Amino acid sequence: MSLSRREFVKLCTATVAGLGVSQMFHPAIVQAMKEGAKKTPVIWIQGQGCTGCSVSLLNTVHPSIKEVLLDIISLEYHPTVMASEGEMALEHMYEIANKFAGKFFLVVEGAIPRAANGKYCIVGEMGDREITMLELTEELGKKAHAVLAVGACACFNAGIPGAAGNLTRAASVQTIFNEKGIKTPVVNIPGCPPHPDWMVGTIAYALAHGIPELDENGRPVMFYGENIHENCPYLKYADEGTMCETFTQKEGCRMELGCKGPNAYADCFKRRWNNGVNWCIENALCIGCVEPGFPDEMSPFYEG
Ligand code: FSX
Ligand code: SF4
Ligand code: SF4
Repeated sequence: MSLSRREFVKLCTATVAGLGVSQMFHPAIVQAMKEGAKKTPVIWIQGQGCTGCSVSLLNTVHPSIKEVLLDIISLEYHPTVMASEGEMALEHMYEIANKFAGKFFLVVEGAIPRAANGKYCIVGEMGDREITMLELTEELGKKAHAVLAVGACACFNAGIPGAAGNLTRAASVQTIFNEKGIKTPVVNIPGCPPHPDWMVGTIAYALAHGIPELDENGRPVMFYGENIHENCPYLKYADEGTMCETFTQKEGCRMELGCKGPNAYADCFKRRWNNGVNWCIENALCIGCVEPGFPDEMSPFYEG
């Protein structure tokens, strides 16, 4: 069955009762989580980032991080959450990558520096040899079934490490792949950091059903298919010209304070953050963290 973008996005928010996972997920994701997509290993590596993407992942509520790690994905390597470390952890990672070559999913968090032969980001040592993020991305990227680039830093122009003044020549996964002629498909899951549902949902969907429909920026349509401004609860104020002059003013649109919602595509307006407690525009404004031009083209974040 072929669905229009609108129908697909509508499906993504279908209410699926009684499964213990977010009601904001596409039924196919709910099913994948319920069944557990554990057979396919996931290797998660980190380059130039703040670990905010991993911290955001740990904040997943429906399902909980315990369910994600024990029931949904088979996470074989993750520098922040794994108990193992050093050469033992690296050996396990290489073993999984070789044993499941062409089958495992690689998650890349953070940017990949190219200057100084990648020496700005050393991610491990084997014997006396330093392993760079650049080398690891290339080596594992070639072997992976697909790569999920999580966070603004791993996508597009490499987010904050790739912003003006980028001395390390930080680059995204797709940029590295283009330069090295690596054909492995890349799914971009931007955001600084991305919402936990965007990461968990995309991983679960990809494990069970393959790569989801992507937009022209390589982002899953199911999470990044709608414009924030067009769906913003403050749109009525924008239409009538009622503008906020301060963030403490609750009645009014944040456009004159610098809101980038008109140029941002993500479902934050209905998914909300922190287990639905609030979201950026409720307390401040949208800085367009999911867009290819973030952060340079979204700067200054605040105006007025
Ligand atoms: Fe980047 Fe991840 Fe921004 Fe941080 O590590 S997406 S700096 S919130 O979290 O890579
Ligand atoms: Fe649009 Fe931002 Fe105003 Fe909402 S607050 S209506 S997203 S400009
Ligand atoms: Fe990023 Fe804007 Fe969504 Fe906030 S509202 S997470 S700044 S896209």
